[in-house]
Amino acid sequence: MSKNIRILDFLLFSILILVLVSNKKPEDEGKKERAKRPNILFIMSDDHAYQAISAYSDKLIKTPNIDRIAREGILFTNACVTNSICAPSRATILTGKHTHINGKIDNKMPFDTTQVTFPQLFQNAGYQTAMYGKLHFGNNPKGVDDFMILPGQGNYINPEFITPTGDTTITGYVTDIITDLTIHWLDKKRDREKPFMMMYLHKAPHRPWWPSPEKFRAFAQKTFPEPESLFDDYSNRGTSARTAEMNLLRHMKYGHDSKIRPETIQEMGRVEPYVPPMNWNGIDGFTGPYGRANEQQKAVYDPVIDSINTWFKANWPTMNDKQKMKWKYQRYMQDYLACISSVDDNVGRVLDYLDESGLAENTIVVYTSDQGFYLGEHGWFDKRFIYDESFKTPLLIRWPHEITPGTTNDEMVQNLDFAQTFLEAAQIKAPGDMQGESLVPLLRGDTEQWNRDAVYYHYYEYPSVHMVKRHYGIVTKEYKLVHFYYDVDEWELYDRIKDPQEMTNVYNDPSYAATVTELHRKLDELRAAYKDSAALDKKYIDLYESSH
Ligand code: SGN
Ligand code: CA
Repeated sequence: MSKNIRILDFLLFSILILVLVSNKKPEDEGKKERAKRPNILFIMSDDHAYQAISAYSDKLIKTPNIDRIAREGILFTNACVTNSICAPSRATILTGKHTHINGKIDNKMPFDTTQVTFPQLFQNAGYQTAMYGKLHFGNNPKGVDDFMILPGQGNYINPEFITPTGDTTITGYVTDIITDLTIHWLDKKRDREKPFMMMYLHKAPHRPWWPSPEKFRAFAQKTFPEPESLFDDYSNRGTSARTAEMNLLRHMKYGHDSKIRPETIQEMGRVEPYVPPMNWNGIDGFTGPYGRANEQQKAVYDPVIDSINTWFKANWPTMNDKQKMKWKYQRYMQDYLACISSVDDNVGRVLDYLDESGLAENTIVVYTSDQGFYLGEHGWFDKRFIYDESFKTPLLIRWPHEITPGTTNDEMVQNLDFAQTFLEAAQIKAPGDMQGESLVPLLRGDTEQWNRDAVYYHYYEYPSVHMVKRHYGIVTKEYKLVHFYYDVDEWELYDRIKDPQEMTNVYNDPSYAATVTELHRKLDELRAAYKDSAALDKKYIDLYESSH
C-alpha cells in the first residue's frame, strides 16, 4: 500500500468522524443521558388525600401539575401504606420494612438510626443525596449529603429549618420555601458528575391546614361538593369507627381548625361542643400560625379571617348540628384544598426546572403522600384507619422512555415497595431483608412478573389523639379483613367491590363464611411471611404503655 493511499485513507476516515460528530442527533444525546444511572426526585406531601388530585378525581380540585406526572407516566389506583400515620410511614419508606420490624410504631417513639435506610445505599453507590422539608423523626436524616428539614411538624409561616450547619428561619410560606430550597439545590449545589437522589418533602396539607395568604383569599370563596357519607352514623360497623375522635362536628375545632379567632370564641361564650387536649406544638392551631405571620402577611389574612368571623358570629347561634357540620366541611375543604393548590403550583415549578435544565430526560419523578386522608367521608378528618381513604395513598411516577405515558395500574402496591423500586432503578443491590417488592416490572409494563394478591397493614398508635383503636388486617382487590384489638377483640370484613364506601361489616354474614375462612388463612400466612406475631403485638403494647 503506497504512502499516499494511507494518507488518503486517514483523511477520509477523519472526514467520516467529523460528519458523524456533527450529525449527532438529539436522540443520541438522550440515549447517552439514559445510559447513565437515573436521578430520583421523590416528592412527598403530608396527608394529601388521593381524592384531592384530579388525576384520581376532579370533584374537588384541579391539580394540573401533579396530574402531569401521571399523564407522562403511571398512576397507581390501589397504592397503599402499611401503617397510616406520618413517622411510621416514613420509617417504612426509608427502611423497606413493616412497622413491626423497623420498630417505629408511632409518631413518638424514637427511630432506631442504626438501621439501614435506602438513602445510605444510594450514597454508598456514588449518588449525591439530599433531603429538604418535613421528616418528622426527631433526629437528623442519615445517608444524605445535604439536608434542610423542619423541626418535628414544622411551621407553615416563616418556618425554622435544621441544617447540617445550624438552624435558620426563612420568611415566607412553607410550601414555597421548601420548593425554592429544592430548586436552589438542584441548580447550585448539585454535583454534575454524579446522579442524584433528592427527597423533596412537603409539610402541607397537614392540620391545621394553613394556606398561603393568596390561596386563603381565593379558596375562602369556594363551595365544594359533600361526600355521600358525611353524615355517617357508623351503624353496621364495629366499635372503633364509633369511638374514633375525628368527626367534623364533634372533634374539629372552630378556633384550632376553622379560623375562628380566640376573641370571637370568647365573645360568644362556649361554642365548642367538645374540647380535646391541645396538641399542636402545644399552641392553638389558629394562634400558632397566625401569630407567626408578619404585618404584611397579616394584612392579606385579616380581611378573609374577619369576614369568616363576622359570618360566624351572626349565624352560629341559630345553626343546628347539620348546618354546623356542613359549614365545618366547607371551611375545612377551603383551607385544605388551598394548601393543595400551593403544593400543585410548586410541583409545577420543579417540573419546569427539570425541563429547562435538561434533567427531566433522566430523572424518575415520584409523587406520593405519607398516607391518605378523610375529606369528610364517614364524617371524618385525619387518617389511621385501614378503611380506604386513609389506607390508600396517591402514587404517580414518571420515568421517560421506561414508563409508557398515560399508564394506569390497579395492583396492590405499597410504600413498603419504594426502597426496592428506587434501588433497582438505580442498579443498586437491595439488602435481602427488605420486605417489599420492586415496582420496576410494573413500571415497564411487565405485569406478568407481578403476582402479589394481598397486602398487610398494622396500626398501633392507641390510646392517642383521635382514638383510633389498634388494628391489623389483610387487603386484596376484593376484600378487607380487619382485627381490632387491645381493649376490644372485633373482626370486620368489607366487600370492596359491592361496598366500596365500606359502610357494612359483613364478617358475620353467612354468605361470606367461606371468604372469611379463606382470608383468615391468608392473613395468618401473611403475618408469618412478614414475621409479625401475637408475641410482637404484646411486645409493642408493653413498650407503648411504658413510654406514653
Ligand atoms: C397532630 C394533629 C393530629 C394528627 C397528628 C399526627 N393534631 O397531633 O390531627 O393526627 O398530628 O399527624 S394538631 O391539632 O396538632 O394538628 S401526622 O401526620 O404527624 O401523623
Ligand atoms: Ca401525615
